[in-house]
Parts: sequence; structure tokens; C-alpha cells
Amino acid sequence: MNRFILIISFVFLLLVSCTIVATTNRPKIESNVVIGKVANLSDVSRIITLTQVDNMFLPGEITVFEGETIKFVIKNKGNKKHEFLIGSKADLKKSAKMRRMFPDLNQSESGLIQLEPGEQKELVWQFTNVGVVDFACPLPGHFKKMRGKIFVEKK
Ligand SMILES: [Cu+2]
Repeated sequence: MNRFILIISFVFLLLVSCTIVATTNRPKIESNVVIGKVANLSDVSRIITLTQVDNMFLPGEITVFEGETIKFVIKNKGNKKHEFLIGSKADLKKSAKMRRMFPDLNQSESGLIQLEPGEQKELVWQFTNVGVVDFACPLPGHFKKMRGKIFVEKK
């Protein structure tokens, strides 16, 4: 009888540990990242300056709060043309791929900023949801290094 209980509990433990392994190995789903939207200048609570050099963003990491509307001032201090695009990692990858495949096609994602060397432009953006939002310059040859992260924290 004791032996029976021992076997049963062993099988039970084995099942439990298998379930734990199965749930922790599950890949993270990134498809439902809510990145926010282009917003009005009248709602701006903070100005954040982002400098572009060849080829990276300074700073590369930013922290904002849920619901906050930021005016990004983007300065291209490099010698090349650059872009600034906010998106989910998957969307930014798609944008970079489109530019590689069709370099002469004019892209027009929502909130896209295109800057010639020395130029400065602004984007007003509201971060509606907690999470991590990515930004990048999706131009060919830039995308690998020219990326950053915006951590949207709970208010
Ligand atoms: Cu660039």
C-alpha cells in the first residue's frame, strides 16, 4: 500500500514539473503591443530631445508614464539622412524590410519623421499603454544599430 502511494506521488510530481517547464518555455508574444498614437501639441507634458548620429540614437533608452504625451525633438547631427519611427519590434522590422526591398518607394507610416543632415523636427506622441515600445531608424544599413526602447511605466 505504501509503495502504491509512493508511485502515485512520484507520477504526480513528474506531471507537475513537466507543466512548469512547458509554461516557462513558452515564447513571449509581442504582437499585441499597443504603441500609442500621434497626439496634439496642447496635451504635451514633457519635451524629450533625441539626437541622431551616424548610426545611433542618443539616448537609446527613455522612460515615460502611461497616458503621457511627449513632444520629441529629434535632431539629426549626423552626415547621413535618418528617420525616426515609433513602433512594435515586429512593425519596425517590417518597415526596415520594406525599405530594403523598395529603396525608392516613399514610405509613410504614421508618425514617421525623415531628417536630412542638420535638420531638426518634432513629433507629438501619446503613450496609451504600459509596456515597452521600440523606436528606430529603419533605413537600410542603419536599422541594426539605430534602435532604442521606450519604457512606458504605470502612473
Ligand atoms: Cu538612420
